Amino acid sequence: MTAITDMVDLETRDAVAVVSVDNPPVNALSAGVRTGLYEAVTRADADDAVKAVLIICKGRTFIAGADIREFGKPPKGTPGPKVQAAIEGASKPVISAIHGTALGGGLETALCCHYRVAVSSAQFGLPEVKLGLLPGGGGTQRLPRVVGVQKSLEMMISGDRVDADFALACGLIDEIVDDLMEGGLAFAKKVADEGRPLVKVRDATGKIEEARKDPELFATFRKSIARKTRGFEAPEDIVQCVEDAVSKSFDEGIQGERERFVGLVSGQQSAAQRYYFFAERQANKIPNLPKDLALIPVNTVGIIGAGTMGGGIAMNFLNAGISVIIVETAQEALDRGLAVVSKNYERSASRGRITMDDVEQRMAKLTPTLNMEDISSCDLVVEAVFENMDLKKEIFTRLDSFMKEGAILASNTSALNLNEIASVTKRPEMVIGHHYFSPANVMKLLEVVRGDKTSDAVLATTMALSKKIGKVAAVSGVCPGFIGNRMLAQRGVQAQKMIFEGPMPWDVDDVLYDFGFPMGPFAMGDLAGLDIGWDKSKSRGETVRDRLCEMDRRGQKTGAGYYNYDSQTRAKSPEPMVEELIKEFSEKIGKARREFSKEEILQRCIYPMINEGAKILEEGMSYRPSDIDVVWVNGYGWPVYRGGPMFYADSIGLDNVMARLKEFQKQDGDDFWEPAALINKLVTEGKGFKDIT
Ligand code: 3H9
Repeated sequence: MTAITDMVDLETRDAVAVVSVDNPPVNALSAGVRTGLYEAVTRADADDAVKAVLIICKGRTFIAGADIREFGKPPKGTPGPKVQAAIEGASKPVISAIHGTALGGGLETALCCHYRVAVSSAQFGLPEVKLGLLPGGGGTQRLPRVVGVQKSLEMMISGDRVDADFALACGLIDEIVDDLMEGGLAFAKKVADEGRPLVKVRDATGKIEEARKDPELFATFRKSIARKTRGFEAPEDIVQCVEDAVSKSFDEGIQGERERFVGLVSGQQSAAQRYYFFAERQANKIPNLPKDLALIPVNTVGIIGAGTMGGGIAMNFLNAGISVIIVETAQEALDRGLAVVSKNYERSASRGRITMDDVEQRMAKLTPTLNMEDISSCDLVVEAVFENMDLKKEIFTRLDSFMKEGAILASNTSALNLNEIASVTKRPEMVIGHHYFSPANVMKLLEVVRGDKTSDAVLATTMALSKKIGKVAAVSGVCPGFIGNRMLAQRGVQAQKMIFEGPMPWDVDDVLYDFGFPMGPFAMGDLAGLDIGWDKSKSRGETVRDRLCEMDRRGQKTGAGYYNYDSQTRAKSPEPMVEELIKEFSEKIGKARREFSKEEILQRCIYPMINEGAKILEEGMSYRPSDIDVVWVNGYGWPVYRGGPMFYADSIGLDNVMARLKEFQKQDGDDFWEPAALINKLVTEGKGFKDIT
């Protein structure tokens, strides 16, 4: 065996040159891999004793893409196109043997090979869109030629993977092998011995011709993705590249792909999305944990409350094959909860996301009970009753009395003091917050609340478990509203204040929608129900919300709130009476109304969040700024192409944020706007949140 670089080896076995890549953890196509591949393939090609070349990877996966850390840095090593040309232009068959995930530049490398084999568990995809990029290694030109134009568009716009069976059926791979090395070698020998042609994907025209017959293909596809891709730049660039693949020569298509890739990789959206990729992974890491920390096995989970939240939480565990016992106080509520879970699963099955067998298996792992003590031997309990401190304390007192020793006791509180909840138990070290977001089976975020006494083992187990159940977790300390709701409250305060000064609710909502949020605070209020926390008997019309609820405009569910809602389409429209009502309040509190620019509305909403985020960091309630971004992107619809509030603050300049906060303070005479000490410090040092390590 010859080491070509420290990441690539070359050895000849039975006249097959085996080029093996070893760049843990995911065999990213780093400079050393590119140079190694180029040197090894050209050397093997020139070796008369070699009949075929096999590219294979060590460790857990085939090349999972370009090395994301290299983007934005000066280029090193052999350029990708030169590597690809060496593979595709080799004079003897080059075969890739694929396991794990062949993604991005990894799949693009494989597509330059003349043949591909894979083990049955392998997966294939071009997920560059998730990084604000397009496949820039020929993927936009080669994939449509193999899987067809429509399917390639779907794969590249969603970033989703396909499995080996699909890959075999459409010709993305040529054979499924049992053993990666032996199967790959046997296939390579067969190709060489049979003198099979050197198949170049670039020359395949069948599927391109087919797409040319449908002149509406791209228009229809664009329409189908418009809502999901709103605000993102990369998807349109991908579609344009594929249009090129259909209408231009391969080389022209590659040229266009490169130009668009360069535009995206140097743009702000991709910078934000690449930052976010690492932020999400970082958020799962707890600083200063002992290396030998043993995790607590979690095989059974008890859930208290079978409402929307409890049922949704249960589904996460059931989906991961973990048994759940769900507790309610009344049979009717229990039946209702179970029916909702079962209906959700059946809907997923009817959409082809899971099979009816899956539905049965999952429901079989769900045990309903009216007796809370039935969960006593569970490894984890998640309390999901409504937000009331007395009730939560009562439940935790009971749990403490019968739960087995070593069980994790979690509360799904979204804002209450977890330390106070833990204090009623004799085992506060076992108590932790699991703040799920509604709908809990859909929303990715798990805001993990670390109590003052929560043990390392409980915290580390929760983080590992979050991955198992498909959540993205970020840790918050105990403070009112934790990270997410604490910052949201600041935005809410300003949104409510602003409507008495000038903009109407729809003006505020429109600005936030245009920024990239799915909806603004007023539309969100209407969706959630304006009567949450509203008490009819105590309502004295003192706020706009009181007045709206008193008129039975309690939000979408009553067909009206801040907005009117069309009974058929649910489309919202502004209501002149609400406008009058708001003006009446302005007058009552003596606020002169004036024009606001969109920029000012945005700053009034976002800058208080940034300021609060800084306070959260200052108080040690978050390990790092990027954790705050993870909470906002996954739990509150912050557009990922803007990275999150803390990344956004850096991108517009923390000094600019501070200056504006001070202006608002002067204008408003309100201490609310006082910049956080951390912002002051960072600005004075010429730093940003990104410099906090
Ligand atoms: C591309 O290919 C562009 C080309 O079209 C054109 C070029 C011209 N680079 O996710 P995990 C790290 S763009 C660098 O926890 P899993 C990751 O940060 C790329 N690092 O594991 C983590 O580090 P740490 C297209 C990477 O088993 C560790 O590996 N490809 C990369 O849950 C483990 O990661 C993609 O977008 C990378 N490409 O999932 C694929 N990938 O341990 C991105 C991972 O320090 N990757 N790391 O925290 C993934 O989707 C998942 O990592 C994968 C494994 C499915 C592979």
